Amino acid sequence: MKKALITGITGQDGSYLAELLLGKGYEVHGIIRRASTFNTERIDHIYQDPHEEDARLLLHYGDMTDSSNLSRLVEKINPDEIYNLAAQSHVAVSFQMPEYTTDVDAMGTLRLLDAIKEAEIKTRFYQASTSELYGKVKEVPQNEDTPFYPRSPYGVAKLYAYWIVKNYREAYNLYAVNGILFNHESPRRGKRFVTRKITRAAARIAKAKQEKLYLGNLNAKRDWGYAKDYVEMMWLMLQQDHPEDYVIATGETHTVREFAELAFKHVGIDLQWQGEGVEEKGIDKDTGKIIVEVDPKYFRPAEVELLIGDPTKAKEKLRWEPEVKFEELVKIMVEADLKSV
Ligand code: NDP
Ligand code: GDR
Repeated sequence: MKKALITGITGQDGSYLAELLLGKGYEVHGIIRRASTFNTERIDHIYQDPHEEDARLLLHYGDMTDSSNLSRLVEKINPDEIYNLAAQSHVAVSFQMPEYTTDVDAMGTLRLLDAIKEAEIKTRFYQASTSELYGKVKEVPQNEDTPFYPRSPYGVAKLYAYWIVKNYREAYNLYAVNGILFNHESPRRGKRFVTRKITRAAARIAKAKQEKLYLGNLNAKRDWGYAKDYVEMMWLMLQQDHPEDYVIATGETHTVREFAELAFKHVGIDLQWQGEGVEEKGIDKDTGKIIVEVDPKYFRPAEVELLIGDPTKAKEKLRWEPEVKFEELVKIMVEADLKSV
């Protein structure tokens, strides 16, 4: 039986990946953080009592800032594959907590790679790299050869992680890869990322549980895909003959405004936009009520304006074909939020 270790198993991607690997017959180990309240909501449905002999989901306390803990776990578990998904993953928060973000996202990756090297084990390593590496670059679409220009402490930390993965691959012959994934969303997306914030608000406003939605930059453009599709590519990247980096994206881009428009349409609200910049408002065409307002509090000190990925390499070598595109994604997320309101 193959063994995998997932850091960030309690996150959006970690939970989908754990499901996928359990389905493939893996023994799945996950690192979780101690918290004063339960933080395993996304994996509760696959939880197995470790006392049962055939339990294949095993959770361990740990943290990306604790190298002795990481080394011990890597050595004890001796996994065939490690998926490094743990991160302080919120770009805006990284401006508030730049040092912590760097410790977890950059140094944490180094700690894990070094644990593998020192343990001298033959494990394959996946790094959750990101389209935030491209940042300000105006070249579109962005592929594996597009130069990087990160725009946030998060992006800069992930840039270090990207290069240290490459360096350990070249220096120590590790099977270590960067998946440069563009934004991917789902009903399990954290509620403070823009897509989920919008779909949740649309559902709540439709059911009279909320009055208004406050957003930041409506003009930002993102290449949004479906998280469940993307985790399969993580696994595939570790099943190749040679370790290589891949871009995973849909190849389509849309503004935050378009996302909001579509989400509200699904709940029967036709938005009409009026004004510009901080004065811009999304108004319900039927009732004339203001539904969306801009709050500059959500603007970032430096913004990534345009992301659109070119997944040609993944299409050719991994047979990547995104199944869920923009409209379907918005629908899946709004419907899930309507159900949960
Ligand atoms: P989430 O924010 O949903 O999950 C992050 C996970 O990391 C959680 O399990 C969290 O634990 C854990 N974590 C945070 N800090 C630490 C720490 N100090 N030590 C141990 N674990 C920690 O992220 P996603 O699932 O969306 O993303 C997964 C990875 O992919 C991240 O590295 C992200 O940066 C990257 N990425 C994401 C993309 C996306 O669009 N979703 C695109 C490209 C890259 P807890 O639950 O306790 O908070
Ligand atoms: P991003 O995702 O920064 O791309 O990082 P997020 O959903 O936070 O922002 C996307 C764009 O929307 C704009 N925006 C808002 N964002 C948030 N969170 N809240 C708002 O109210 C709001 N209004 C407008 C943002 O300015 C931005 O332009 C995500 C994370 O998952 C990273 O970990 C990952 O690496 C990248 O995607 C790829």
